[in-house]
This record gives sequence, C-alpha cells and structure tokens, in this order.
Amino acid sequence: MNRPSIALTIAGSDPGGGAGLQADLATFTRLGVHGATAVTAITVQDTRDVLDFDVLQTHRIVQQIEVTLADLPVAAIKIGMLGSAENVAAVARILAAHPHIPVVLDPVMVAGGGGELATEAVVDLTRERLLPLATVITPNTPEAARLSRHDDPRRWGETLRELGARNVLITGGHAITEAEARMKPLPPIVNTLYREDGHVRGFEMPRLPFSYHGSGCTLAAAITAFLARGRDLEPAVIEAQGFMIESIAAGYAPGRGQHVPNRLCPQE
Ligand code: PXL
Repeated sequence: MNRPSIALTIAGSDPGGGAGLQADLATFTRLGVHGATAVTAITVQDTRDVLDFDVLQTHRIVQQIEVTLADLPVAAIKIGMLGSAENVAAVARILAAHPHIPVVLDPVMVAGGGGELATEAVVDLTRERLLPLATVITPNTPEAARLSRHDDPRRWGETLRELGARNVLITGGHAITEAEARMKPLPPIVNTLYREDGHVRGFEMPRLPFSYHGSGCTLAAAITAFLARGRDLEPAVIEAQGFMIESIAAGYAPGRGQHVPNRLCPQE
C-alpha cells in the first residue's frame, strides 16, 4: 500500500469509545486514513451521561498540534471538543498559520446523552474565531441555533456562512418534535448543505428509532477522511453521509445507554 493520507483530529477523549477522538480514529482507520490526534480534554462518561471532564492546558494542546504538523503531512484537520475559550483562540491561531489545510469544524456543545461540553465563552469564541477558518462546519440543529443566535431554521445556514464558514452542513438528526417521534415510520432525517457558491442542497436519509452517541463525530470525521484523501467538498460530504447511514444502520448498544454507530462493518 502507498503511504496513506493523514488527518489530524483535535478532540476530547470518550472512555467508552463511542464518541470524541476514539470515534474519529475508528472512522479514519475504516476509511483508510492515518489518524493523528491532539487530545484537548479527558471526559468521564458512559453511554448514558457525562459525569465530569478535565480540559488540558492550552500550551500542551498547542504543542501536540505543532509537533504533529511539523512532522506529518496532515491533509485535513477535524476540530471537535476544545473545552475552553483559551483553547479555541490558540487553535484558531494555528489554523490561520496553515490556510492550505482543509478544516472540518464540529462545534461540539452537548454530548449524545445531554451533558454540556462547552461553555458560553467557548461558543462565542468559536463563532468569532473558528467559523471564519472552517472549510465546512457540521452543526446539528441546536448547535446551529446557538451559533447563529436566532431560532429561524430557514436562516441558520445563511447566517453561519455570513459569519465566515465557507460551507455549512446542518444535520437534521435532532430536528424532531414529540408528535413526529410517535409517527410510524419515523420522518426522515434531512441534512442541508449550504455551499460556498450559494447553492443549497438537501440530503434525505432514514431515521432509526434510537438515540445515538458519537454520530456527529463519525460524520464529521468521515468528511475529514474523504477530504484528506483528496475529494472535493461535496463528494466528501456525500460519501461521508453514505458511510454514516451504513454505520448507523449497523449500530449497536455497547453498554446500558445509547446506541453507537458501527464503524467496523460498513463498506465504503
Ligand atoms: O459527539 C460529540 C462529542 C465530542 N467529543 C466528546 C464527546 C462527545 C459526545 O459525547 O464525548 C469527547
């Protein structure tokens, strides 16, 4: 095999292996990409809940990223949980110094089980400093609302593009009312891609009757892997969604809580 493409994830650890950097590495590996990691936070959580977390010191995160970028030809970067406003600012400074590397920004705010992973200061600085550096940002609907500071779903994509994100993929997995949740079959999930040329494209996929842990990380990591392998943005998004649908369809509950996407079985 030729030397594989390399992607770097800057993310928090999830000990159960469902989300965070563990999800990113599993996804990179399954998609044939060498995964480099800069650990930002150590969460203590199971498949139900976040119990606690420690955020690493900014200088230690910066060192991990800088040493990696100096040594490896990193072809794409994924940003997940950063943990503090200071970390957001430092990561933004490094990304600005490497403008040729595509950046997938997953604006992590809440864990799959509902635990808060970002403060208001982190959200504010993400909006100001990181959005303008993102090749694509992948918020779910609650994240899109919080970043754009308004409740009009028809304007979220446009607002986030105005704030500087080149492309925006709003994922619809969370967008369901209680009445819809009782429907059989469940209404589909619609993800919407707002492209840098102003074109808007919706993607429909089946909704399964479970709550997932690590689905957002898996989709963003898959986009990162395909970008690292040289795909353009829209093909990367389409192939990543295909990987996501298959891994969710083959998902399982590893413990007593939420399901996780199965990143072992799906074929590309
Ligand atoms: O899925 C978002 C996410 C990101 N990063 C870490 C997480 C989670 C969700 O649980 O634990 C470390």
